[in-house]
Amino acid sequence: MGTQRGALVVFEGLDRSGKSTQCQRLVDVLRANGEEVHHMRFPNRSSPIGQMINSYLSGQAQQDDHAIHLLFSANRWESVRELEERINAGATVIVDRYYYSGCVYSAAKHIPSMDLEWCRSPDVGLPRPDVCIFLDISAEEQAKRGGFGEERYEKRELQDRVRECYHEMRKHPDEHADMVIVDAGRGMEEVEQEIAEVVRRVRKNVEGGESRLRTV
Ligand code: NYM
Ligand code: MG
Repeated sequence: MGTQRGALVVFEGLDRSGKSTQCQRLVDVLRANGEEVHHMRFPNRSSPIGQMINSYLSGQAQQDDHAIHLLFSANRWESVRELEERINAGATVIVDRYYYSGCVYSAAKHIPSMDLEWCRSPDVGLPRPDVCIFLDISAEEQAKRGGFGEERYEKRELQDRVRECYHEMRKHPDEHADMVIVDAGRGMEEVEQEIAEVVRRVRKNVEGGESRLRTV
């Protein structure tokens, strides 16, 4: 018998939704329980492609919208081997943003040649998560949390469209099955507990089920 594979858990949400905080808390709790956990985030700004993305997001560089979209996708593809190796070695892999962000931030630009389907296509074939935890937050709650940063995309109007795109994307049959909406407008601990429950359930399913990862 081979090693039982680990679960692939993705976090998604708007900027300021508490995603990175919740990711880190989950990682800490699982590790404290002695679990093997691997934490990744996209964009991974450390690779050469990631540095191009960082320059774009910080406004130091300009890119055609299609080109930057493909760079975000390439930035995931360059980590696929590592991701698969960790999963197959039995680690729970927790990912802060994945192809959903890739789709919705680009589609929210409302460029006619970049609809959701086009945006999704370069990511087809990536490992499909066992669950995507979508931390949903209203525009009002997001505003209350104060100051967006300085980065591109951190603007009220775009964020509203991104949120709509997430809900639109959820209509796709695969995404619908994988996405769990968690109301992130509540206190940090309440949100954390709900997430822990979702992850417990998903890990149990993975342990009892098909051992191969599916693909997007
Ligand atoms: N983003 C992130 C995209 O536009 N496409 C992608 O594929 C990914 C992974 O990058 N505003 C956007 C969403 C964020 C920005 O992410 C930086 P973060 O998690 O704030 O560092
Ligand atoms: Mg951000």
